[in-house]
Amino acid sequence: MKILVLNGPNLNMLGIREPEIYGKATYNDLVALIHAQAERLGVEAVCRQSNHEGVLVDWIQQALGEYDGIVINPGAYTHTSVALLDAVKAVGIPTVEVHISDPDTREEFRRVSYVRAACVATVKGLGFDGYVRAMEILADRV
Ligand code: CA2
Repeated sequence: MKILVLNGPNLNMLGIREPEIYGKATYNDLVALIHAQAERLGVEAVCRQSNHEGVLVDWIQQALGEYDGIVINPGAYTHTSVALLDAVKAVGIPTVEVHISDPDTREEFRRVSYVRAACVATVKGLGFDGYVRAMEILADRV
């Protein structure tokens, strides 16, 4: 089983700013955690991060026929991007939405998630463990 883990804008800044919301661990720490979980589950995981909406759309499209599941934290594009929703719908690959924080308990504008409608599950507010849980959800489906 191959899982693509996508992170959207500013998630490369993890551990550098706003530790009170996103914690002190870095993006590289997150990648290491995801690879450790992949080994535990006996799956392959590939991690990618981009600040650009179209690049994320390209990666989702390219996942067709290559990956069995997608974990996506679209960052702020969660709340704005119909393009990401359409891309996930278009490929039809089981996708889990992850958020490190719980956007539903923050500002009003974070309560909308466009991509959620195309996802098999949403995991939020668990910190980095949300990615671990999302990978379990995908592995359990196979
Ligand atoms: O809680 C999450 O994972 C979010 O997807 C993170 C996004 C935010 O726009 C969503 O509402 C919820 C923001 C990611 C920005 O990450 C930073 C990390 C460190 C320092 C500054 C930003």
